[in-house]
Formats: sequence, structure tokens, C-alpha cells
Amino acid sequence: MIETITTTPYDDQQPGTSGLRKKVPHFQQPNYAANFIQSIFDALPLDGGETLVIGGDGRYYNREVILMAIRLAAGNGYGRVIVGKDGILSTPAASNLIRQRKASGGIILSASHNPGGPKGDFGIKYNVGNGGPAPERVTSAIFEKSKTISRYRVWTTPAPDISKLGETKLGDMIVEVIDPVADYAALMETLFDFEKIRALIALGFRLRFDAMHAVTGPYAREIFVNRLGAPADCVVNAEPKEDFGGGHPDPNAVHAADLIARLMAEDGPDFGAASDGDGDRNLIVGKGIVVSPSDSLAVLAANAHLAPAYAKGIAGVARSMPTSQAADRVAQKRGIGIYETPTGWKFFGNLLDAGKVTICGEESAGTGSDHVREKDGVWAVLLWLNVLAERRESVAAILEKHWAEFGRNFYQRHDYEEIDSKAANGLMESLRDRLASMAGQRFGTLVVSEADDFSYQDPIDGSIATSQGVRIVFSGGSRIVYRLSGTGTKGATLRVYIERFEADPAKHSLPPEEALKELIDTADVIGEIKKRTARSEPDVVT
Ligand code: VG1
Ligand code: CO
Repeated sequence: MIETITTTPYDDQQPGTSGLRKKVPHFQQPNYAANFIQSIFDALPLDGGETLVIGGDGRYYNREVILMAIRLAAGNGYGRVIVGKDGILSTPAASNLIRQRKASGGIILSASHNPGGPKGDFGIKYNVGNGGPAPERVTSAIFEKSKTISRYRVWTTPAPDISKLGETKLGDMIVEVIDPVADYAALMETLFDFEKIRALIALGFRLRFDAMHAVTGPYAREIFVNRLGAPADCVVNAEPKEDFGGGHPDPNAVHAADLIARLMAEDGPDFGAASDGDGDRNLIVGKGIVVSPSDSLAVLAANAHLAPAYAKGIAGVARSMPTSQAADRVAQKRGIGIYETPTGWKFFGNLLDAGKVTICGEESAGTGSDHVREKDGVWAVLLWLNVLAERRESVAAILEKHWAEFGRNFYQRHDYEEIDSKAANGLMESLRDRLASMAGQRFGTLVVSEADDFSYQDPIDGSIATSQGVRIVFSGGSRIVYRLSGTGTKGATLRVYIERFEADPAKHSLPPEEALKELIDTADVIGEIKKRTARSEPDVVT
């Protein structure tokens, strides 16, 4: 029986860069999650009988919300829900299922790279029928519904056991519990030359994949060990844990320090990689070298044709605005399209659907292609492996040659986490106030050529997104970008993105902090970061 439960609205259910993210205790308030999920359904045109994919990254509170989501789906007339066994589905695997099974959408429970556990973070994201994150008009509609919600509809009896594969019924709705890995692994086999990669590994090529106790463990085991023949111990931290073993499942220099240290060792592996909580990010490390995500995007765009799926060449590349312009240089040289979008994967969906671009990427360790509509960590690792198997060169050699051919975009992102929200907003406002007078100003040897607050008009549907980050561009093309994070759950996080192009190969081996020294100092002068945030240095540099 369908039961209608009376509820009262919360006023803070506005999705950010990637869904609604809050602390677990915040989500545990009465009806908080149910309200949001019902608001999603209320915002959609539902005819009844649709298919919905449900899964998550396995973090604390995942199971409870999944069971609730199943009952809500039955209460709202869905015909079928497809759920990952034990509630597990990586974000790209969920995107793939939505597409393959022609679902009308999917609910992904994840706070991605944010820490988990009873006091950690939780999140809910809705993906639409193309498999990608809901665009802004949908997330705004959900938020509007959440502000006035007065009831939700659930099936009265409990949801079935999601630890058993197979189909059961809840009312008229079929609940199909599936192996979370199988369809995804099959998709990967269609894209890459597994035979070639297997041969590379058989030759003694050593890889190490750190799943960070998050969702990619089972995927990595199946693909790298079972299908590609790598030794079982090459996948580490492979059991998804509710609290990610107490760490942040964020593949960066701070949280993946152990992986990086191993790859810096003389006798270390040839190739290292890590992914985040929900499996959509990737960190690539070669022996002796960490690949910056912006460089990784450019190298993959330049070499994608070496993998079967992209053998005919790629249509174009899209990158988020703060991502370095390394990919632009590849696109220009190859004569393919390049698009600059706001931060967040939802802005790539239309370009991918329209066939304008094949590969997309973000500086935040996100890379993906038109095979799904999410960024995809394991996919990026496989594309790198396919390229390495074809070129039979080291990661370091590939990067050096890339820079020699295209020039090097030195790049760093500085994050100031959990700073006072007022101070952060004040900093951004002050920058915006000064934009008009910025052009022509000199800072040391740097002269501002342009300054603006990035806005974007989607070339396919014409929708507009404003206030997407303050850009200060200097003559010669160096840039400083300031924006506030839309995924944090406490205070504000200021991200400062710093970039300088260097054509001279003799200077390509400089450490980035040296190559960017003047810009880093200038970022503080222009942004008044230290003064306004009372921080002497960033928490994380990537
Ligand atoms: C961050 C990244 C952004 C990414 C988003 C979601 O957003 O900067 O590039 O798309 O996280 O990724 P923000 O607003 O905090 O800068 V994930 O892997 O957290 O879903
Ligand atoms: Co993620």
C-alpha cells in the first residue's frame, strides 16, 4: 500500500556543484533525506512505470537511504528500480546503467571525496536519462519543490534485502539487485585493447592502484587483476568501508601521499593510480612523476586515438574553466573543437550528447569521455594503460615529449579549506568590485590584460550560468582564477588556480612552485588572501 506521510520543508536543500552534500547528522534529521528524494520526484515529469537506478559509494548511511529511496520510488509509481548489490555503484557505473537500461534517471548517494563515517559527509545526487548529472534547471526545480514540500509517498512495507542478487517486488514495482561491476567491466572491454594491456603487464610492467577504501576496489580487482592479469596485491585498500578507513578518499598529494611515495622510490612500480569515494576521479602517477590532472587531460586527448574506441580520432575536448589550457593547445594543433565550461560535470552533458566533444576533463582529477556522462576514474587509468601499452615508454617520457611538442602549462591549485564564510564571500566581492579597473594594472612583471567573472552560455540549449569564478588574465596568457567550492559542508573553501605557459623546453623541468612563484605571490596581493582569511598558507596544493 502507498502511504502518504506528512512532512515539513527544510530551507537548505539546494544542490551544489554535485548534488546535495551535508554532514551525516544533518541528513539524519527527521525526513531530511525523504524530503529531498520526494522533491526530486516532484520536480520530474513522471508518467509512471519508469526505471530508476539507485546506488552509492558505500559510505555510512548509504544503506538506510537506499532502502528509503526504494520505498519512495514504489510510492511514486516507478515500474522498476535497479540497485547495486549492497547498495554499491560507482558514479560512472551508475551513469552507464542509466544509459544501458534506458532508465529515466538515477539516484547516486555519495559525497565523493569528502570523508565518511557517522560524523562525516553524505550526499544525494540525481542523474537524468542521458546518465549525466541533472542540469541546473532540474536542480533548481528540485530546490523549489523542497522549500514547500508537505508530504511524501512511500510503500508501507520494508524494501527487500539488497544483499541478494535477483528480482523481487515491492507493490507493483520490480526491485532488481545487480552485480555493480559486471556491466561496467564489460563496457571497458569494448573501449580498450585489453589484450595489449595484458601483454604489457605480462612483460613485468608493475602497476599499483589505490582504491582508498572506497567504491573502486571491486571494480579495480575485476578489471586489473581478473581481466588484465595483474597480481592481486596491485590493488590496495580495495574493501569499500563506511568510513573509508578513517581517511579522505581524495586522490591528491595529501591523501594519496603513500601511493606517491611508493612511485617516487627507486624500486617502485612503473605506474600508480588512485580514485575517490565514488570512483569518478583519478590520480595518475608515473615512476618519479605525479601527473597533474590538467596535463593528464591534455595527454589523453593527444593520445586517445591509440585506444580502439577513439581510433578514428576525437571530435573535440571540453574542460572546466579553471582547468589549465594544456588541452587547448592539443585541440588547436589537431584542429578539433575546444570548449570551456563552468566547474562541474553537469556542464559537459549537452556537448557530449550533441557529439561536439569526445573527451572532457577538470583540474580536480576528473577525466571522462562520451562512453558515459560522468567523469570516470577507472576509465582514465585504462586509457593511460592502453597508451602506455602502445607507446612502450615511461609516463615521464610521455610527459616530457608532450611538453616539448605542445609547451608546458605550469599549474597549481591552492585550497583554503573551512575558512569563515563571511571572509570568503568578502574576498570574492572585493575582487568583483575591482574587476572593472583591473585591466592595465601592473604587479611586478605581470600586467593584467583582462579580468572578469566567468559566465557561460551553453551552446546547445542556450542556458546561462553566471558568477562561475573570477579570472585575472595577464598579458602572455598567465592566469589566476578565484572561486568558492560548491561541495564543502563546513564554512567555505577558497580555490585559487594558478597557471603559466612556458614554451621553452629548457625550462620544462622547473618545479611548478618555482615556475609559478611570481603568480603565487601576486594571487595573494590581488586576492588579499592572507589578510582576509587569516591563513598563512593553503591547506592543500594540487
Ligand atoms: C569540486 C571540483 C569540481 C568537481 C566537483 C565534483 O567542486 O572542483 O571540479 O566537478 O568537486 O566532483 P567544487 O565546487 O568543490 O570546486 V566529485 O568527484 O566531488 O563528485
Ligand atoms: Co567523486
